[in-house]
Amino acid sequence: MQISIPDPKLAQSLQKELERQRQTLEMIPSENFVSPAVLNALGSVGTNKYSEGYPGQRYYGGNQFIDEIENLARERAKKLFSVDHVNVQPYSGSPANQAAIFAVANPGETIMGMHLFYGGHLTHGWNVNFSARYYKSVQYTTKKDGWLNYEQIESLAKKHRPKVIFCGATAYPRLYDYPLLAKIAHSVDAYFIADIAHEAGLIAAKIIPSPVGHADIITTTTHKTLRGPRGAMIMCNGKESHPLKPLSENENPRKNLPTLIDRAVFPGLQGGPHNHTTAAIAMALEEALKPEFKTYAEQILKNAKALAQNLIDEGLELVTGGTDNHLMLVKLTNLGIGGKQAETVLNEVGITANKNTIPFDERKPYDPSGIRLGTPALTSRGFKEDEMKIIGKLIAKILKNHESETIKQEIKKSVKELTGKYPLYPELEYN
Ligand code: DSN
Repeated sequence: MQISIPDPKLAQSLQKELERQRQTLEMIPSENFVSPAVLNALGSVGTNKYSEGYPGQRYYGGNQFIDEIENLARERAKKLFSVDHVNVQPYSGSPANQAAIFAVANPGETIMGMHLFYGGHLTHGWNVNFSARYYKSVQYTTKKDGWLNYEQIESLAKKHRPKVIFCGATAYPRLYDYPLLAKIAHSVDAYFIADIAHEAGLIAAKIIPSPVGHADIITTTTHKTLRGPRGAMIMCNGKESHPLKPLSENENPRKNLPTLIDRAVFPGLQGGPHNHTTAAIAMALEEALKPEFKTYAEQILKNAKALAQNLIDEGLELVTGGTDNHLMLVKLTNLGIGGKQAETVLNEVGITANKNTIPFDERKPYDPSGIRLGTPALTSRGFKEDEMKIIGKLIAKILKNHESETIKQEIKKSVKELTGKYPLYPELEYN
């Protein structure tokens, strides 16, 4: 399909980005390739409309069809994740977390989350983020071996009695013990928020455990393993009611989370929802409800296991020794290369990954000791275990021989061959 962009500079940049996506191995675990249907819904007329409020309760006229779109997204998300209530309006993951905190904690109260340098997210209480500037932040870490330290989480919770305990991370290759985290949070009367942004697609496909029934609130982005547009959702259980009416003093907040969340998103933090994004979320959720999505999610896991095993066989060290999800963290400490250089060298040969801190990192975050790799995007292109073995070898070879121009050229050629086998948006062209 030719997309007409009558602005040569912009058209060229878009075409170059498309070619970059086509010709490189996309291994950043938080990235993915949406279907042409999601892409079309995202480029739709929904962007033209203001719709502050919620379906049936808008502050602007002319929203009858936007209501239909938002209801489609909400109902599909409820079905997919088996929850009572979903807000599909957060602009992205960070605003979703901000809204989730804002819904249940007052500024100055304590929130607890995983430390950024151990795999956690900025919005779970990192010191320069709103979550630590407007709230008192307590951060937990992993154990030396990179696994979550539930004893530490429990003792910090008992000591600080936070209002909110987050779980979820950007660089944690293992699963979470949701029942235990819920038990810890509820023992100190904290709200348990599970941020499943990374694993949402795997949870939707029911191939890893879900926090539903354990977490009070669940936040997620829609563009990672869920393979939707850049956006987010907040989910919870409880009775849906008129979100624009504030709770009265005698209403129990725990029993009214849908209202608190909706009010935190709008009018608490945001104005008009991005209706083109909502349309694309509805499309992606429809895809995720199909049996093919389960097969896709299963393949993400198989690919991650195959890649991790191959990297280990090639002598590389992985944090926690492997993976249970879609991502892994390679420890570079013994390879004589830092994270910044590793990211650059991989990029030069056409492998897109990102540098990452590892637990107890002795280097600085801008040039840490790890590289984070994931399989969702490559799996969307059709790559399977056999290709993961080849890619594992290529990554190990370039990291071990990062100074060799000959090896770089050789790997560049292999990457080109591999990406050529799995065309991406073959019909698309910007001009
Ligand atoms: N920036 C995302 C990631 O790369 O994991 C998290 O928000």
